[in-house]
Amino acid sequence: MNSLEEIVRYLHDHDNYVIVGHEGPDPDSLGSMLGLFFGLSKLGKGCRLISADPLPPYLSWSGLDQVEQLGAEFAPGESTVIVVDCEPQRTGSVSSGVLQAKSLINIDHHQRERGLGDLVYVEPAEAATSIIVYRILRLLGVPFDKDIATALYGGIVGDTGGFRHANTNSEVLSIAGELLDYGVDPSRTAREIFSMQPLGFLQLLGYALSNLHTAHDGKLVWLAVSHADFQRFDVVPENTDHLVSYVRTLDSAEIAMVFREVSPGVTRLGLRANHVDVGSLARHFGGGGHKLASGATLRGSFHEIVAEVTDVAERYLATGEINGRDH
Ligand SMILES: [Mn+2]
Repeated sequence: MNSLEEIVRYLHDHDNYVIVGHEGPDPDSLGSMLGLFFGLSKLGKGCRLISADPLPPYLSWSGLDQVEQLGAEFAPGESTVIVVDCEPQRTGSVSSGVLQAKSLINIDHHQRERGLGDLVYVEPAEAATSIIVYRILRLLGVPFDKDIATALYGGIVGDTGGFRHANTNSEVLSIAGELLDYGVDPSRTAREIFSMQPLGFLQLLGYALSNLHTAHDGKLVWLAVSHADFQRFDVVPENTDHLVSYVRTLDSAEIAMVFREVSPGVTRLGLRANHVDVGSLARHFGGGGHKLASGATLRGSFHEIVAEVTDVAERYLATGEINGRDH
């Protein structure tokens, strides 16, 4: 792994960049992208912003209109590609272009192996990739302004669940406080991230919560939303990552899980825990993430996936061991 200083030296010495976030972009992915975009632009660098998937419709941050939505046609040319908030392989339909980059930088905070990239900085102890970008911009001597601060603050709010998750600490709050001083509107940011649900989503949520399942004295709780459910309520499955935040509010919950059949035969599993390591649970199913927040994508029959994962999770809660199928 490289040091932050090595990343900063490279950024200082080179001129053209393409910044890419993960598929299904979230506030931290976009905040990191925009923070770097504004910061490097201020230093006179050429910058493009690329996303494989559409942006969340409710964010009003400046710079989002600069994001180009591209697919397999994406080709980085001579520019250095910077992948933020995920592994280069998780950039969706632009990943083949990303992996062809002549120079690749990866900046992330998810627990994992070093992975691909000429320069890689991965720090799982950081609450958000936006905080790593904050540090990079400070080391580069970039003058901060409202646009940079709004993006980075939004990324931090997103990944800390509005300063409620276990990754919130005094340094996170002090960086957030510093960013607020550049004119960020905290209530607008919070409302855009957490309180802009379309009617169909709330109706789907009501339906899904009425079918909430629990096991192991309520320590395991899960919600399963099939592709047909999404269609019935006219909800785009990719925009429903946050379903798990409702499930985890159950008083007895130790592990909260949401199964979303995002397309027929493809299920996204979201996992949250209060103490237990659900990162290893996700890795067992070919996914990844943090100790208390992780996920995986599984293929096959939706009902069989739900049955198998809940079975393994229940055994994990009971014995502390992950058994089941081999990977
Ligand atoms: Mn993140």
